[in-house]
Amino acid sequence: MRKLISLFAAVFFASFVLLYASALLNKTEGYSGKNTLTVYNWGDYIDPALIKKFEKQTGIKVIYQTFDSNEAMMAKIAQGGTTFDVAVPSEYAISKMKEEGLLIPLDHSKLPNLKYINPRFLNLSFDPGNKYSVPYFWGTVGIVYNPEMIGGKKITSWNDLWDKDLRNQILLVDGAREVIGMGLNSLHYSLNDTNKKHLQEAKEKLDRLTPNVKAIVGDEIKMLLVNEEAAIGVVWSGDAAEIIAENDKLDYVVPKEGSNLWFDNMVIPKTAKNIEGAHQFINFMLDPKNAAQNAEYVGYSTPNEKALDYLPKEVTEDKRFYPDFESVGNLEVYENLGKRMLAYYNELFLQFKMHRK
Ligand code: SPD
Repeated sequence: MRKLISLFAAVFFASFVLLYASALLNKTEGYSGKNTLTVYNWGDYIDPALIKKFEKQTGIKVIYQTFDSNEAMMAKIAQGGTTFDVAVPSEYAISKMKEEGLLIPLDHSKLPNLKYINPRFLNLSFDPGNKYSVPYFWGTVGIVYNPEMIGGKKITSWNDLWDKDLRNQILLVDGAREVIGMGLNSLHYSLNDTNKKHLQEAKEKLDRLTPNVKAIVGDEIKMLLVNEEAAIGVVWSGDAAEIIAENDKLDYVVPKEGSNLWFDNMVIPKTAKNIEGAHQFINFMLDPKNAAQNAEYVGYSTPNEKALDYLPKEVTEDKRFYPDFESVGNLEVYENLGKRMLAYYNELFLQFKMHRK
């Protein structure tokens, strides 16, 4: 009998522990449930005041996390164990995430502000019908430079960067597609080249750039260039706009051999726990006044046609950052080159980084 009582007590205790643990777990899950929203975005890519405004307007608490490359973001979402409700990948990453079943289709009836997006940013080949993604910012990759620091020279081409006089003067954005792309473009190859001989050639050419490369950096590239710690940066156009706003001695050029035209879009990853809130957030960011405030704060170019009315003319009429991209020659959008080829680009970029050490 005593044995039976002990057994009952043990079972009762175990059930209690299980119930308590599950209540705790539910509490954690609830944290990224209805009243919270987890947003996963690039660093320095939103006006924090807009997050506060969204929280106030909706009563939803935003948990905000950042990444510094499409590759890091995709790996984190694919590995699971996260509860991201909204993410902001670039075009080739969107295509790859779709392919891997990592995205939830959007409900357009919950995104009435989508009508403010300029149609030239809609229905692009990486997401026909914008089934999974809506535009956030767009831009080019190019060279921002300080003519005073390089003896008044004008930079017009990727190949100018190999000039022996530029020793230790160049900062590179920490992006595999961007840096390998620069090597490819300098050889007049496509940014989407999958010929391993061409890619190897590009990597070897980049190795020869090493004496001129001061560092490969993340968002701090802006501060370093503004403070004239280096004369030249290979950057996303939005960063160039921000740098030039702080130090107008610098200029930005899209090299004549060609470069990248990119699009960052908002998506709902399959990790989402608050799909309703995610739509609310996306629609909020598509509101023209909010989009303009965001563009003004972040410095990047907005695809929101109506938002342009709220931005200063000197910003929206600056062809370096709002080019008519049909008329800028040789711009290519990165394609999803498939898992293996993208891994090969990353591998070459890693080798290039190691070569510098
Ligand atoms: N600091 C914000 C950087 C965002 C850049 N996105 C560029 C996309 C490149 N493919």
